[in-house]
Amino acid sequence: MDLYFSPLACSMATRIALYEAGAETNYLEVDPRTKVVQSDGSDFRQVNPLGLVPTLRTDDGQVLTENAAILQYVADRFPEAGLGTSSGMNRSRLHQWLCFIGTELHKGLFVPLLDKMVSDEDESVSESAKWARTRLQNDSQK
Ligand SMILES: N[C@@H](CCC(=O)N[C@@H](CS)C(=O)NCC(=O)O)C(=O)O
Repeated sequence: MDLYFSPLACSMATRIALYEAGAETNYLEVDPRTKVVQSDGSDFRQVNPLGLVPTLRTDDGQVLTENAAILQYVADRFPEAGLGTSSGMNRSRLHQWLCFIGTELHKGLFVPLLDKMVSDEDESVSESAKWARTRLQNDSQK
């Protein structure tokens, strides 16, 4: 299995799930600006034309995108890790929270907070977000 990811991006959720599941995975870092895959210099857009991480290539060669879908795929593929739930209301609640994070929180909160391409000069970035961004960036370099 191959996971295309970028540091401090939402692909971190999939990385955590794969680590938790003990999944044998090639972690392929993508430069979010150039879309170059760091390990071999290839163009990530050949894999995902949208150029977005996370993108997963499964062992049978299928390409899956969207964090909510990938996280549920990982949970289903490695049930012994106990990351998800198979049916009923619990499954719906899992889906509910993944959708909430993906649609309500991700672009509004996590992108201004974590995305290195968002400038501190951007008026949409609040003072508290600037403080948190600086702190996170300093911590990630330790
Ligand atoms: N709807 C997608 C969004 C993925 C996404 O926006 N990924 C960001 C990183 S957090 C990205 O790849 N940004 C690069 C770009 O916008 O070019 C999901 O939930 O997986």
